[in-house]
Amino acid sequence: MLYPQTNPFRQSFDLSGIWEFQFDPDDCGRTSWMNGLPAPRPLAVPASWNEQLVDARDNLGPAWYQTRFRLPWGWYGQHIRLRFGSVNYLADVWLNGEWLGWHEGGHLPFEFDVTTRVRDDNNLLVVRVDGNLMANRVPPGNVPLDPQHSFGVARYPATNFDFFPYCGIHRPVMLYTLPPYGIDDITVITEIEGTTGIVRARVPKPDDVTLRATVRGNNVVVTSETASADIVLPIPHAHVWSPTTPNLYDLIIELVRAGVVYDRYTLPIGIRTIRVDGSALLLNDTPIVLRGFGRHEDFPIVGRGMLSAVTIKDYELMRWVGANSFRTSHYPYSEQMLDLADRLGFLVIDETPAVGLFFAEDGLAKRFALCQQYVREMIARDKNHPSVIAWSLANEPHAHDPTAVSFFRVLYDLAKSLDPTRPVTLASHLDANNGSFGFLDLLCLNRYNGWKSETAQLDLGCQVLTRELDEVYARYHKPIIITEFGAEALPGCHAEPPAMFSEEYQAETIARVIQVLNSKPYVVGQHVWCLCDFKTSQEVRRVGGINHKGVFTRERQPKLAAHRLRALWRNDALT
Ligand code: GCB
Repeated sequence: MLYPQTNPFRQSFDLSGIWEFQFDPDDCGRTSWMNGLPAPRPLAVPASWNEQLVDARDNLGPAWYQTRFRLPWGWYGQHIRLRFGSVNYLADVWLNGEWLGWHEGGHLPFEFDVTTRVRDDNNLLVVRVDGNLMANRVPPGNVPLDPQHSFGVARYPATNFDFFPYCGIHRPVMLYTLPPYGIDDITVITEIEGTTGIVRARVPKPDDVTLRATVRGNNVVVTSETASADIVLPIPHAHVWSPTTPNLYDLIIELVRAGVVYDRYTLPIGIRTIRVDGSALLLNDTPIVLRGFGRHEDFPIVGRGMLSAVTIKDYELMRWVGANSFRTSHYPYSEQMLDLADRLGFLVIDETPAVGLFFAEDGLAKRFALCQQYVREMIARDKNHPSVIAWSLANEPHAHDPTAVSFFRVLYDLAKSLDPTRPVTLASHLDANNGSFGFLDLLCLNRYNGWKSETAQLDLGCQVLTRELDEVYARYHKPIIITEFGAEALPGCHAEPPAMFSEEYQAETIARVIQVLNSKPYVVGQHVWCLCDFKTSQEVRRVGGINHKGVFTRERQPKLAAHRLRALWRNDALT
């Protein structure tokens, strides 16, 4: 799904700002609230509601939003779509009292054609949001605390995952115009032959329309036209994309009818290849090692709402430490985050919102359908980013169950059919007996040696990790990325010798694990859990409702571990 843009053929209009809001504790709003909320109060969009309002932290809805708008001058009568970047979790949308439809699942965009429903002036947009935790939702919540369903940790709110279940309209809501029969989708694949970059683009279009494509940038302009929906552009002496040379070109797609251009879309692209070869991960046919983090879209007051300054700050912190990569744990991040990854040269493992999955019968069919929807929506949104080098189907599914293997086989095949070019993986806490490891392209392991296992015993933890890595590799002969490792540190807590929860213990754990990982040539990635402290549901392990495994605090200040990592990673040549 293409992001709205403004050019002579298209315009976009961001509805972000102060909207009106009301909780609906008796769930009675469907009777009439689509025509206007009876007693609303102001609320910022985009942002979660949980920390903006003093009485709403643990309230997961349902709740209603509304805003009024008039169309920009000259828009009335054009084709107009209404697009939501992310609403968590379930959204129902009305325009001028008419129901447009609904979308389930946060973190991924959805849109409605409002051409025949929007007025020139005095429009009322109403959204009902339900963020309640249920066993048949993904990610799930309110599940039994037994090993079949969960890690057995009692939490409030009762998430089956370890981050706060923030609710609301989390990313921009936009209106945009586009020409009839305009550009609706672009799929780009790049290849490299010697010094020539090959750009292949597919653009669905009407049969009587000519497709014109231009690649511009790095001192070249290459244009081609075709009557078909597929076009190939060879770029001589291509400047390839990599973390050290994040060269982008503009791919300008135009649709031409009877010699007249009637739509245009400009997509930044990077010419690069990615593939697994034996135990290596090859970017542009050169082995690459990922250094970086898991993180969360999380910041005080805005919750999971998109805040551009925080996006920039997190990239600054990752660069300062010497990272070249991150995983979108545990859901697809904003389009803004991925655009910047392209521009700044970060390698991204893009993960669906499938965290806390279990395979007991209750709600399984629904969870399965949702996971397939998420794979489709994530790939449709993110397939053209050079920064995205792998798809992650899930995080730490409770996958002892044999059902899990066929479940993930279907998701793997689906991802491959939608995008044959990128490796597909999932992040697992399980051992070498995980049935899915047989078909995944690369193996992502989450390991907390010295913390959750071999607690407080780092020497033993490193021995166990060494042995386990060798066993997994001996069995599967696939590249391994450690997608989580680390320890909790309360900022300002110090201990010598290092003790759990001190900054010294966290720094030592991370440094010792990295030493092990650096000694294994088949380990092609090290992602510390995590970049910054983040808010969680309340539970006995989470002091103040915060996960303190960040190497930076929630306010983005460094702990000892950040300095230690910087010394380790910046001294090493980044590939
Ligand atoms: C994990 C999860 C992550 C948690 C982390 C922890 O294995 O993947 O979501 O936050 O452990 O800190 O416990």
